[in-house]
Amino acid sequence: MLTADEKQLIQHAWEKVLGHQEDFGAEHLERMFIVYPQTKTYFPHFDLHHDSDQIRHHGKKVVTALGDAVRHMDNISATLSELSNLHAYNLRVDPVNFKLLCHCFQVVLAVHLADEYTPQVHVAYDKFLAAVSAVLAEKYR
Ligand code: HNI
Repeated sequence: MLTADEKQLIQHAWEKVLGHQEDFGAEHLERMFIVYPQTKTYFPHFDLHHDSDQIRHHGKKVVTALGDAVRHMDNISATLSELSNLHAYNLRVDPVNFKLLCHCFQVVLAVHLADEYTPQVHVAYDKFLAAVSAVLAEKYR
């Protein structure tokens, strides 16, 4: 479903994320918690203050998982299978929230990639993140 061109755009743009997983991760989570405060209900055990250690640590984990998916774009389902189990069976995150997180991650990419976040890169990431979200939600039924 991702074209060869789109895969290339995704991989190329990801080079700008490398080395910033923790910063970008913390930023997209903080945006999610501020813009969509209902998402905070899944993190009652977290210190959600600006730049808390927990937000930074968790943000890094999320972006690292996205990076795994970027490296295995032809097999996202197998790559994120464990995470899919975790979100469906243990965390029971309502799948509507994946869209919110993906949106916030795209805002972070747009802010940091600036002119390089072209409409073509944008649509490629939109499709990629939708595919990741579908995998994370596929075990719900
Ligand atoms: Ni998510 C844990 C990746 C969306 C709530 N999540 C993780 C972990 C990764 C991860 C990685 C850590 C697993 C581990 O420690 O073994 N989450 C992702 C990805 C997406 C995503 C790649 C979507 C693109 N998670 C969401 C959403 C929510 C969410 C939308 C809720 C709004 N995730 C959680 C919670 C945890 C979690 C809650 C457990 C946190 C903790 O440490 O207690």
